[in-house]
Amino acid sequence: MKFAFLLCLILCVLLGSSVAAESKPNFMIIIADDLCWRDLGYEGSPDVKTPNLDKLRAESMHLRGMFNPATSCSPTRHALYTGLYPIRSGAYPNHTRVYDGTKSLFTHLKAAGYRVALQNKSHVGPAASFPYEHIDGADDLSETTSFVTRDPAQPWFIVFASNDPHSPWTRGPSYDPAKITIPPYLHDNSITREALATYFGEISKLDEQVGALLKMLDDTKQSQNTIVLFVSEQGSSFPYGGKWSVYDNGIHSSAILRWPGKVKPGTTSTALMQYVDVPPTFLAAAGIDPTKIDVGCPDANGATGFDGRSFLPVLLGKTDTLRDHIFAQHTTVGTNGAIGPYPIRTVRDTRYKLIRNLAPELTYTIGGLHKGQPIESWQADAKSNPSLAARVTHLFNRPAEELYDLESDPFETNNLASDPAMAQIKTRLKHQLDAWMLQQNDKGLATENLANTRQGKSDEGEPKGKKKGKARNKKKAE
Ligand SMILES: [Ca+2]
Repeated sequence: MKFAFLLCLILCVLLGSSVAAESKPNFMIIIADDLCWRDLGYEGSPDVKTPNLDKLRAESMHLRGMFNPATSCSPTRHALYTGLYPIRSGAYPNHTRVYDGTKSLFTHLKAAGYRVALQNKSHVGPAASFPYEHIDGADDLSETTSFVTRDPAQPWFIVFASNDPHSPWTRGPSYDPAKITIPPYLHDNSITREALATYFGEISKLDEQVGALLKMLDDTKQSQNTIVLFVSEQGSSFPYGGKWSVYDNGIHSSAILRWPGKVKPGTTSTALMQYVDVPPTFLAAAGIDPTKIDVGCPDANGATGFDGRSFLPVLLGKTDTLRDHIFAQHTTVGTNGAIGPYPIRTVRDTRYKLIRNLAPELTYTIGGLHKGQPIESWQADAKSNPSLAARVTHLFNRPAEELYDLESDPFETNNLASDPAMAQIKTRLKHQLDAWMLQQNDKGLATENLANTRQGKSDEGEPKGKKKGKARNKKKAE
């Protein structure tokens, strides 16, 4: 009798562990919109209150070396979902789409038996490359709850794409403009203060959404088997807030990943990584070898694998290195209010960044950055403030090369490109950037001039019958 009980116990343990080994994790990506990575409680913001994100960070690994390869909404999202850099996939201007036949994490996980969904903001296309169910709106989680509980035997993947804190800043609690701290990269005047206070309010609104999502996972008893990744996207739309530039306020992302029982809570990684590394990492976490995946879009050498690579070993604490360099591009053609091309490329290691402005003889002018407020108030103040005047001028006209030491100059104000002491570092970074552009089939200004041909069909990413949601997102489409 005792023996039979023991045998049963052993069998139960064995069966139990084999089931556990076979069960695949669920995945939830929470993506903010136009948030600068610095403007979060856990990142050290002196003002912005983000209690839910702070709690999630405490339960997560903080991926402090995470960068994105583009600094406007649409190319950033395509890279995050496809594992491909923007020019290779064809999704490099804003309001863009990937080449026909390109596959995404939605495609790969669906093929592996997952049900896949995207809630709220899409901004990717064509639909065939992103075969998700669309859930409308970001403030009601009833459909989200139905999606995650639909079939307990089937794993799921959902992207929750908030519209916050994208302008216009009309939601969330109010912050007192007189009491907030103006970060050193912004010019302090009353217009900046008013705008920043309302932007901070929308970050707190985003934080409320995150709290609701995590509660929903707890209430449906799915927290334990769900990998949650939060990313801040690509910088705020303030001048030098990061969006539409390749400065760190734009290309550096705040990223935290929670995976109970696998990723040690409260830990930090400094490994350099990019949004393109997320799809191969998730596939590896689901037990799928990402190096065997055909992404449906070859690079310039005919290779059909991801541009990204799995950082699962980093998550599991086995290593803290992944990449030696990260890359990013900005395409101006196709941005709202653009008056012409202003292509930008960059490469960065753990300390130095080289930026190439490929058409420095032109003037960089788009609607969001160079027109309206707050830039007009900065221009007015610059008349009596020479250092501000230099900063404002730099927003419109930049040198061909910029080189920064991020360790001593985190806000990238001291260009070392012509410093002879930096020649070796510059040459090394130039070689890396050249190699990346070749692999991407990136022809620089000629590629930028083709940007319009890559626009116009991304709305096909929205399933039919979702017109209402599309219209609502339209004001925040840029
Ligand atoms: Ca955005």
